[in-house]
Amino acid sequence: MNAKTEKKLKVAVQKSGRLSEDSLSLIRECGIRVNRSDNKLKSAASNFPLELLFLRDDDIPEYVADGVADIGIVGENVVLEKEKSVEIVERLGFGKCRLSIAMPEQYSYQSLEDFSGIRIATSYPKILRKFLHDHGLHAEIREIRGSAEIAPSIGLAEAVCDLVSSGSTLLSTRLKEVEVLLESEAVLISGKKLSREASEILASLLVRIRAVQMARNSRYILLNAPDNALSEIIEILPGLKSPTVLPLAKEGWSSVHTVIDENDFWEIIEKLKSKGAQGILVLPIEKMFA
Ligand code: PRT
Ligand code: ZN
Repeated sequence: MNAKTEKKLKVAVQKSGRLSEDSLSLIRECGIRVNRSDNKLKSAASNFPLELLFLRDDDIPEYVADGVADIGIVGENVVLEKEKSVEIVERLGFGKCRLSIAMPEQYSYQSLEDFSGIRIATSYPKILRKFLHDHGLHAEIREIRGSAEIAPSIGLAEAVCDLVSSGSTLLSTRLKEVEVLLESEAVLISGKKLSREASEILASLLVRIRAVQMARNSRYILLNAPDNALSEIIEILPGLKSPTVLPLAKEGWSSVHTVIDENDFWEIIEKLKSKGAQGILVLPIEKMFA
C-alpha cells in the first residue's frame, strides 16, 4: 500500500438524529461511497481517503478539538455551546433552526427588560448566559437536559430558551417565540492543527462540497426569446458570466441558456414571461464549479 492512501480523513457525523441523513447524503453527493450499518461506530469510504465516525452530536466538537476526528458535521448551536477549540470551515445549509427564548402565549412581551429577574430553562446555558450578559440582563438560568418546553407548565421557569424550526412544538405547548438568539445550521468544523495529509484531503473534500452546494442553490434555465426583446431578457438574467444565446431555426427567435440562483427563480420567471419569453425550462444541476 502506498503511504498516501494510508491516511484517511476522520469525519465525525451524528450517529442517529436530525443531521444524520443529510450529513451522509452530502458525503455521498460528493461522489464518496460509504456504507452505514446501524451498529457500526465507523465506516471507511471505498473510493476516497475518508472514514466516518458515528457519534452523539454533543460529543463532536470535543472529539474534533482533541484530534480523535479531523473534522465533523454538527449544528452551529452545539459548536457555540460547547466552546471547544475548533474552526467553522463551511456552512452546510441543512439542519436550519433558531435558538430562541419563548414565553407563555398569554404573556404580553414588551422588551428584553422583561427577562430581568425571571427564570429561563434551557439546555444551552452558555449561549444564553452570553446573550444576557451582552444585553446587561440578569435572569436566572435553569439548566435542563433535552427539551425545555415543558418548564413553564410545570412551574420550573417563566421562559424557555430552546431550538425552534417549524414552531409547532411551541404552538402545542402554548408558548410563543419572543427573541431569537441564534440562527443555526449544520456546519463543517475542523480541528485547529490538522496534519498536512488531513489538510490536503480536506481541501479536496471542500472542492466537492462547494460544487454540490453551488449546484443545489442554482438552476439551469433555457428559454426562447423574441429577438426584439433579447437585450431586455438578457438583462433580467444574472448568469455566471453572460448567457449563451443561440439562433433558433425559426426566424426572429433565439434560445437563451444560463444559470440562476434558486432564490431568485420565481421572480425571474415572472419578469421573463412579461418580456415575451416562451418555452421556459428550468433544470436541476448536478455539480457546479465556479
Ligand atoms: O442523540 P444526539 O445527542 O446525537 O442528538 P440530539 O437529540 O441531541 O439532537 P437532534 O438530532 O434532535 O438535533 C441535532 C441538531 O439538529 C441540533 O443540534 C440542531 O442543530 C438541529 N435542529 C434543527 C434541531 C431542530 N431543527 C429542532 N427542531 N434540533 C432540535 N430541534 C427540536 C427542538 O429542540 C424542539 O424540541 O425540535 C423541537 C422543535 O421543533 P419544531 O419544528 O416543533 O419547532
Ligand atoms: Zn445531542
